[in-house]
Amino acid sequence: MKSFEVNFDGLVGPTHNYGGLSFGNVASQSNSQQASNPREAALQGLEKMKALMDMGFVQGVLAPQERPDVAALRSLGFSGTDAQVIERAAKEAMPLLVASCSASSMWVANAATVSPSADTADGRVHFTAANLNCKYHRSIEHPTTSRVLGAMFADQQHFAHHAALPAVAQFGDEGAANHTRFCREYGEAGVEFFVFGRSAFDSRYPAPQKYPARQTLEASQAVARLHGLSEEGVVFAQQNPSVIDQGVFHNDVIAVGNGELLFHHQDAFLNTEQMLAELHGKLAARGANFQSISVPRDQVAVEDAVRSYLFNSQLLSRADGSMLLIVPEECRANPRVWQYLQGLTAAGGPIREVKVFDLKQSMQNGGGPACLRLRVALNETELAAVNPGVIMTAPLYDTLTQWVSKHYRDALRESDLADPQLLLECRTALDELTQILKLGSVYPFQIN
Ligand code: SUG
Repeated sequence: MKSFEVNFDGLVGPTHNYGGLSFGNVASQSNSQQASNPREAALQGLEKMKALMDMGFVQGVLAPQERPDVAALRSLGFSGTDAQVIERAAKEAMPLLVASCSASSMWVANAATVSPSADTADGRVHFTAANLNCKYHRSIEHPTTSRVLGAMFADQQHFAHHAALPAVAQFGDEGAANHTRFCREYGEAGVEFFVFGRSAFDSRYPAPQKYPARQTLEASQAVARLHGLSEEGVVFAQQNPSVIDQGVFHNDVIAVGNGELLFHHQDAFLNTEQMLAELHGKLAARGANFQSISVPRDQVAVEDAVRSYLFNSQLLSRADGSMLLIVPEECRANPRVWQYLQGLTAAGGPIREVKVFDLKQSMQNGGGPACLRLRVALNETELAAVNPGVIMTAPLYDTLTQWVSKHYRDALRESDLADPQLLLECRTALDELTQILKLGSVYPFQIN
């Protein structure tokens, strides 16, 4: 049976703004208070989806969330009509209003961890929504994420959904951003690689000193158990705490993998040799020939990786077996990174081509090509069981670009977030979107 890796990209929501909400994420902190352009952000994302579809990849779309999250503000004690809730929050606690407006659900690599059916004990595709416990503005995503994923992957014969892990930092879970799956073919059993930043229960593991480690070992282990993964099918590895302190807040800022290949920075992990040997051995037992490309620090410093998002790229397998790397424009703007990439594709290794996309609106909040997509490996039968409304087609692309142009503003500043009209605009847009994507009722304003 044929199998695919489907990339479901997060559609940027109408409240995309620069709130400076993510301590430890250099771009989020340094672009705080700038005016954003939600329309341009959404169109940049759609252009990438369309380009991948045109190249022959199966591409999906994941809906944004209702923002401002009035229900979240109510749970923090703001009351009255929806407009009064927003007005009071703006007056008394602007940072909470900003957090409740974040369009951060666009970075769907953090929506969930996904294990394909070939890896799981019950032969279903498993999803665990990420609790995103490290940041308040992200911790409010998972209830709607679960409803949206449930509406996209509804068939219980093929898809199993798990609620987010307990909402405490000890089980901090950031989803697929710290999870990579290696395999020979997408439909064959593979090895799932979980990267954590610290252990919450075992003080022998080192931890970063400056910035938070968002993913714990215990969270990764819990996800592996929930998904029914076997000992032979998993590898746990620790991220190098010193790179977290340099702004690598998720492993997908310093490494990316696909098929039999891991592309990573020399300083990405602790105990790198031992970890590579374990991956090699476990994949060999599955008939796969694991390879890794380590980018040396004297060619690309960690700082260059963080600024350019070289590793927050999409590594895609093409029909001829070679791989394509989708990188953000910032890689071309960095001479060291660009020179490295020229050498990489010329070397005749597995990565043969680099394609560059302008994702500046998302990048300025620390979200590159890899952050914007959730990978779901599916066989033909499973793909046929996915809600067809969320699979990208040329007509859907046209409909979505028109929908964005109709509903999105082209500038958003902090002061605009207090405008009660923004909530109405968002709800009107999202109500229409659920019809376009055939999701049914998934938003708080549709179900309460
Ligand atoms: O969680 N930025 C996101 C970026 C997530 C990137 N995802 C991956 N690497 N997979 C975060 O830090 C910034 C929002 C603001 O400041 O307005 C933010 O949430």
